[in-house]
Amino acid sequence: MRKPMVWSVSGFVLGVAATLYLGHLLVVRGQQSERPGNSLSPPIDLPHDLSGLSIKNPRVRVVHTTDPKFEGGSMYLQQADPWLGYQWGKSLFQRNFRERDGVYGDTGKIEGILLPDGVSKMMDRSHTNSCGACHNVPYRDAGAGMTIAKNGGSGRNTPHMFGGGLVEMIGLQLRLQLLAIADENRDGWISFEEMKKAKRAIISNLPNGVNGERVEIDFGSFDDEDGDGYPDLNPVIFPIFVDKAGQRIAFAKNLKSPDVAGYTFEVQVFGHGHLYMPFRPPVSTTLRAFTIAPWEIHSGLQAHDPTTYTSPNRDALALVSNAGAQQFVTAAGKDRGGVRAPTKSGLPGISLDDPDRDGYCEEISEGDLDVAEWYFLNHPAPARGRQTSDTIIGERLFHKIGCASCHIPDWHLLAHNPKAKDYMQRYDGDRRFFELHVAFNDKNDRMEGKLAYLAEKKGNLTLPKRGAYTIRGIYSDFKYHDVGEEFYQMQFDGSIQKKWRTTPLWGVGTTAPYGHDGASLDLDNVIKRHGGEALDQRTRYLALTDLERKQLVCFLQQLVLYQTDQLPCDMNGDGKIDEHFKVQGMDTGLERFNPEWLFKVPAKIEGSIRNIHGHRIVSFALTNLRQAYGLDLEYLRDTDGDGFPDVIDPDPLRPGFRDGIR
Ligand code: HEC
Ligand code: HEC
Ligand SMILES: [Ca+2]
Ligand SMILES: [Ca+2]
Ligand SMILES: [Ca+2]
Ligand SMILES: [Ca+2]
Repeated sequence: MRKPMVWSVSGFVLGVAATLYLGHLLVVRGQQSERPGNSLSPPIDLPHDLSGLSIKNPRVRVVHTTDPKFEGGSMYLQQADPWLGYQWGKSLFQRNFRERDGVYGDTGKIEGILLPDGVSKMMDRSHTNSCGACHNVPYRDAGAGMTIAKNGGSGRNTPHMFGGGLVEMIGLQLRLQLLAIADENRDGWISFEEMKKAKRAIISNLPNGVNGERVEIDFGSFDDEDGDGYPDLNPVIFPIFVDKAGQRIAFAKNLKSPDVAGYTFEVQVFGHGHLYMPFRPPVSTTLRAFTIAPWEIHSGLQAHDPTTYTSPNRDALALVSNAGAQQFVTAAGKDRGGVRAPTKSGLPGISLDDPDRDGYCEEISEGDLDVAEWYFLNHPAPARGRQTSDTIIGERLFHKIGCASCHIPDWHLLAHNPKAKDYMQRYDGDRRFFELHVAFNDKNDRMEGKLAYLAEKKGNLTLPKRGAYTIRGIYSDFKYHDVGEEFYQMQFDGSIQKKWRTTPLWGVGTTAPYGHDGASLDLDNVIKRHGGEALDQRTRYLALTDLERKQLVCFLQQLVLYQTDQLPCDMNGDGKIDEHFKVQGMDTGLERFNPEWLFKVPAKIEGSIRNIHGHRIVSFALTNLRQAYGLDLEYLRDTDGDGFPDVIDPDPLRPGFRDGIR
């Protein structure tokens, strides 16, 4: 009698264990797992999602190329099939990385950049396996999100990245414009002599001749007038100390360190606000760097990225990325490709360095970063929602009481000018390949989009025109301000962060909670929290009538984000939004902003089928996944399915998630 009892008990335990285990798997898969299948594929072996919204492409590391002729390489995905490159980047942002991808390491361990005491660390590591776990309002976009334990006990709220490319381009242009003021002999850095002679660091948001509110923004003095060893510039500018040859002295603490002959700098337009810390910037400067750092700290995934760790002149500059953004060597990660695996193709092999020693190599590739950057660069900007008399009056009040003195609406990007004699005038231009005009349509009572290309076709390539562009309604001066004690953050080490970057207000209507700490649950509350340099404006806000305050808030509430892939949108430029948009002969319903419709080989949906209950549904799963997503292209083909494409897999026929073999 005993035995069966034991069996049934252990059977019960096994059952519970299995439930827990499977439950765990379900949680792990909760967000945006890979579901490549369609209604005909067995859901266990090839998971499917008939809504078509999940990630469909397998985890295959993208191979970095600089020539678009290599099919499936990162430059091909950017120039020959730009929407596929965009979608591939999007799926990397949403993907839940698995153990077999090398995710995590020292989960929950206190880690990150040091705080000013030189010992306390900014956050902890390996707490989520996806960018999309935090940046998820709206879902499936580079949205805003939760507040996390970072810098101090009061935490940091997750900002959105709609229009992130425009922010990056403002920052890189600011750097050139500021350098041009002080670097008199144009050698790329500012000597002690030049510091003394330089005028103040004053920049206009708009050049003469461009419509809009033109203001001068004072970023401080290039000189070290107070003698503390740092130039007296606004903290958005991070100095890098150099020797008399202009080469970076990585361990110089300040202008008084041995051999320092001056400095150059990065302009850090991302992040809420950080105290200066020597040796490396307190926050990432470019979109690429702001992808390397989160993957490493939030998910334990180290990138092997020669684009960021290669500095030909040993100055502050690394290479210019495929997407055209100057990178800085201060962002170089731990994986430097010391040992590379052999390949049969003759391409540089994967890095075997494995800095976190979990056995998984080249967890993020240089090509992955190329497509991730391509996605962020091009991610559409926030929009304006429904206009009413209240929002219009509110906007006027916003200007009238002085909010726009920091929350500056418009910025201008100067056109690409590669041949300028003066390197400080070699602006990048607008590097994006498209933009989305999004507005509220009163007649249809919904937000609607219209796709506009910023690129031209040359043969089979799509190349950004890199023209000038005026950004309307971003609402920031990209400067740090002391906006009063109610915003001060005591960091873990007791140091106090008093200055914050003026938050760009685009999208603010849909990104509660507010403030760097997410401590203000509504707009009225965060406006009333302003003091310090914004005390006047707060006082004037409080002096408004109840109705006027509501109108001002109404104005802010119509600065919105939207779910890009659900946005009704004119995709084919025929001037209307179709009720029955046909792609590959299939009726996809309302015309929407779905990048898959614009791939070189557009996606083909399954269409009308019967589901398990016999109901007719439209399946948005694909029947041409391999062709649409380019899975058979030379540089993406991964025959043994281990995530290393054949061209860099040391053994393309032997699966090995760790290094292509093991
Ligand atoms: C655990 C939550 C979390 C995850 C996961 C996460 N982020 Fe963030 N992200 C944040 C927070 C919080 C900030 C603000 C940090 C600060 O300034 O202190 C931020 C800021 C950013 C910014 C700057 C945006 C701006 O306008 O200032 C970028 C870019 C960014 N993250 C990219 C990423 C990418 C790419 C990934 C995935 C590789 C990622 N993040 C994963 C929480 C997260
Ligand atoms: C002196 C410059 C300055 C002025 C003037 C100013 N702000 Fe701000 N504002 C800031 C800074 C800096 C922050 C960021 C605070 C933080 O990160 O916690 C901010 C944050 C905000 C936020 C929160 C955004 C978010 O996403 O969390 C709103 C809303 C806002 N300001 C609206 C206003 C309004 C309305 C006015 C006019 C009454 C105004 N501001 C005047 C500098 C200013
Ligand atoms: Ca100089
Ligand atoms: Ca590893
Ligand atoms: Ca392989
Ligand atoms: Ca292999």
